[in-house]
Amino acid sequence: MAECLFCEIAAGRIPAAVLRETDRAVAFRDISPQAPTHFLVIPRRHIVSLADVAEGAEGELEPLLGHLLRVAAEVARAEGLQDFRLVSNVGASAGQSVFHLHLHVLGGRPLEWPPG
Ligand code: DGP
Repeated sequence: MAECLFCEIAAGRIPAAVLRETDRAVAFRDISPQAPTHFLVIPRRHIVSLADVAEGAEGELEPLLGHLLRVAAEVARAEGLQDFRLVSNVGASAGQSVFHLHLHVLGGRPLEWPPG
């Protein structure tokens, strides 16, 4: 998937402000932050979105999804966030613009609910 931006970031071929790397995941700052702290957690493996996880017969992805959540929580704590929002946009009409699964973690300001 040479054309996938987040695969390139995961491989280190496109620079990013990386906060945490594991064997299966990378956390890095969003280039267009929507809150004082805004980072993304991605799997190294190319998965288009959470919809792929639901559609596939891929129970094998469950440990990976748990790992992404753990990395998100650990990096949020390391960033000093006690309260934060975790969001994953699935599909263009839900706001997804990069079609490689990613968790947004936002914090550092009050976050209204429901989102716009
Ligand atoms: P979404 O719209 O949910 O697919 O979120 C994609 C996010 O990715 C968006 O908040 C901006 C961020 N982003 C796009 N291109 C880059 C990039 O080259 N580097 C970094 N660090 N973030 C990017």
